[in-house]
Amino acid sequence: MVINSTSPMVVVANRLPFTVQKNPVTGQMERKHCAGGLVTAVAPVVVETEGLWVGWSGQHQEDGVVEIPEANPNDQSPTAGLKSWQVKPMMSQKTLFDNYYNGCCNATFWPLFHSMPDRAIFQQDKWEAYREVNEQFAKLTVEAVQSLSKSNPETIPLVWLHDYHLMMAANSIRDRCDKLGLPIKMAFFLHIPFPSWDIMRLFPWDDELLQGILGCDSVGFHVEDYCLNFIDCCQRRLGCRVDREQMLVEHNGRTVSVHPLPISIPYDRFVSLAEKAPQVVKNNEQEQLLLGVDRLDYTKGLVHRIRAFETLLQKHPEHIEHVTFLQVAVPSRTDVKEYQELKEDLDQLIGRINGRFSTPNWSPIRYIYGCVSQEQLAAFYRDSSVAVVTPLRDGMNLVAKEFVACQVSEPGVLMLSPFAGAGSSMHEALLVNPYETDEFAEVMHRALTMPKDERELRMKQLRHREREHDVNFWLQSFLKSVDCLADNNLTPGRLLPLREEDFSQFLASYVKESSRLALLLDYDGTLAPIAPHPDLARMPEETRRVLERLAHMPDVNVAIISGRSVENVKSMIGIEGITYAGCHGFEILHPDGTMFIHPVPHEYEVQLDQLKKQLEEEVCKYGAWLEQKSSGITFHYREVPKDKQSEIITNAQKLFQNNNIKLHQSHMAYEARPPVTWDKGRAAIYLLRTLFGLDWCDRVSTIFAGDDRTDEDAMRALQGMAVTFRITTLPNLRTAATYRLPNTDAVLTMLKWVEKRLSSRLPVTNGLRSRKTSMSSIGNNSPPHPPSSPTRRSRSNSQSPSPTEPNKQMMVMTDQVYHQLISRKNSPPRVSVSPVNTNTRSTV
Ligand code: ADQ
Repeated sequence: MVINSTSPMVVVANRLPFTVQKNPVTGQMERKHCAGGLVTAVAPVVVETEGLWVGWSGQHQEDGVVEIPEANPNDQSPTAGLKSWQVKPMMSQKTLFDNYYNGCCNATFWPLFHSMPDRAIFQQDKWEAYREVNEQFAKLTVEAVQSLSKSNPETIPLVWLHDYHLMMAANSIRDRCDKLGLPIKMAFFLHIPFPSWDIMRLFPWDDELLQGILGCDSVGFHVEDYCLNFIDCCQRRLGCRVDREQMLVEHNGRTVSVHPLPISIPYDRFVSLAEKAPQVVKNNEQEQLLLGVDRLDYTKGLVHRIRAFETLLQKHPEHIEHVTFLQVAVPSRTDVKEYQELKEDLDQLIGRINGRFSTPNWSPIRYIYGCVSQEQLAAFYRDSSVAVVTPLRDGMNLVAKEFVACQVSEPGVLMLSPFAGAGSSMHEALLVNPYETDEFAEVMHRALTMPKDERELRMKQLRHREREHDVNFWLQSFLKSVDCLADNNLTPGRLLPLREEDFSQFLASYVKESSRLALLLDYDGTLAPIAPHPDLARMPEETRRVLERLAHMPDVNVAIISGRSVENVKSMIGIEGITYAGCHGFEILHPDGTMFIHPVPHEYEVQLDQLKKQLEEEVCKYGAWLEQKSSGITFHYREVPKDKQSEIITNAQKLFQNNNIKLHQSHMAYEARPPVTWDKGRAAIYLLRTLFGLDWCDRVSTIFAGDDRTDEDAMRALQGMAVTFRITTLPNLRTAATYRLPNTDAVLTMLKWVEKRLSSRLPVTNGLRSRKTSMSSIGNNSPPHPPSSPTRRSRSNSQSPSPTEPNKQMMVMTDQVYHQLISRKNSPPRVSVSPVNTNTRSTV
């Protein structure tokens, strides 16, 4: 096989394609070939592309250093051509590895991804072990990349991560390679099914997992259904922009392509094995063999199959003494209780059926529990009349394909479960639902009695397809999908830049033409790009104009919730008729000039004064400076030269600690915030209640957008009651937001979509679209908010000052009042407005 790959390949899989064991007789370390789909398919590819293989050798750190032995000269396995320098063994600490492998991979992902969630366990410590071992794999992979780059500096290595054991390695590999200036391409291939969103969401850390996979440039699954499941999860869980037609997912500003890549087998190798293999010994010439070949795993449906065979003998006694079921089961995960129980169940079932139907010259079931050579397997495949490949769920299933390849003489029949990936392409097989025992037995009967012409026809088609689509074809397709195939001019799929139309996907069903809309927006990093100094963080003129037009639309309320002080954020935005919430919602200035200030404890104020003084005197140097806010401070160190940063940071941290003030990390800054349970989330809910009344959620469509941790409070508080956007380019971020956007430009695009959507509605004639906003109007059901178009902007409270001048009356709401407000279920909120002197602050 000639593989024209443009890149040297680093395959990363949980296991090396063989284990390394000590020969008890010679005392020498030697390779032991492992059965399994991945090895059968990928090992020949690594051999022929002179790639590297990173994986676990079967030894742990406690076992000491492992030298990889060369292959035995008589080795006929697919890994025989793999030289020891091509193998990088991963060694981990035993307990950690056990938690990763048995605790998470096999006890969580294996059952979950096979849609058997009742068997799955979800444990934080196992998940942490999984992440840690993935990190170890990542480190070793980067070493492999380095060694390939040294010997081949002109080429870009292709890292190919395999299977559910390695879903969290990609981002770390990418980061490390970036730091070392090593360019790479990275792909992931999953050998098991990818479940639907309904199943995936059961995993408590599904967002991290999906982002882990999205660290690759290209993601492959066996069949299209799994691809669509993955795309669906990315869209629904992470809020990614996706293109189902082209199978693309946008994440963290990168486009990840998704590919159906049905794995296959080395077809010609199986044909030649089958042509040479010795005859399988049968009881007599006429005896027909039904064959099952599987790892002993609960997903493979062995018990269901043997039960169906029992039903066959019961319903069709004519097969007694003429048909034998040959089940070959490779021991798998033998140290796991569930697998031991499965073996016991199967042993008992087979024993019972053999006891029930055996005659002096015949037993219905021949059962081999062990690994057999490929030569022996080829003989079984060739000489069997029917292959019974009936998993309850299976990524692809190579046994079905191997059977077909080995049908070199009298054609047999393939029975196949539709729940195996292979079921979606091997159409000429007899499909059988393994759960339906009676029907299963009938299909067995049909297969055993199928006329030769029908068998020939079906098998010919099956063989033709598998010959064309063998493992070489799979590899070529994979290389093409990552643009590593020589002589292939593939333009990588890209999602078009984010357009207004894309927001229809996110918002069309939520923001209707008839909606009242509340737009709650953060400023820095959301409306204005982050700048080296807050004064330089300017909102683009276009954003300002769109916001202004939106603010003037009937039935639209715009509120800005920022960490800046209210005066500052108002001056940065400079739009009248909108609500400004400063200091993360501690101060709220309504369009009618009324001001809400959340009270803060007196003790905190004293401590804060002290901290301010000390920071100014001791650490405000080298460009570090203090931003004053009414309820807190922000200490900025962005402009401090790199070599001075750690000194400044350590000293600032000490001062926060000495003054007993909690330090909140912000963008290259530390914030002091009052120690009260008030944040952007509570402020957002408060705003919505005061603007629209207690039932705001029924009547108002709310959109929130923000870019940092403080905005997460609002995203959490509004979950299920608003559409929220997190502006981020972090590759692996947990967020409560409904969707992610890459930058402030995307926010502008979203605002433009909203404007267009709402502008298309009919003019208001019946007054239904008048807005409620004024604090003072809430509670009396009077038309609440002054209509916001300039011509209709007469104020409902004629006594209020002009909108350009904030009302000097301040409304202070205690926690107690707030709780009363939110606990009143059926009546609109009434807030007691207590005029206080702006210079004094009430304390709690
Ligand atoms: P497996 O779950 O291991 O693979 P499968 O695809 O059937 O399932 O591959 C089994 C392999 O093991 C075959 O190559 C078979 O020849 C070999 N084998 C089985 N029994 C054997 C025995 N007793 N002795 C020796 N060899 C034996 C996972 C996924 C599958 C997916 C593959 C490849 O679960 O759905 O098809 O990876 O991606």
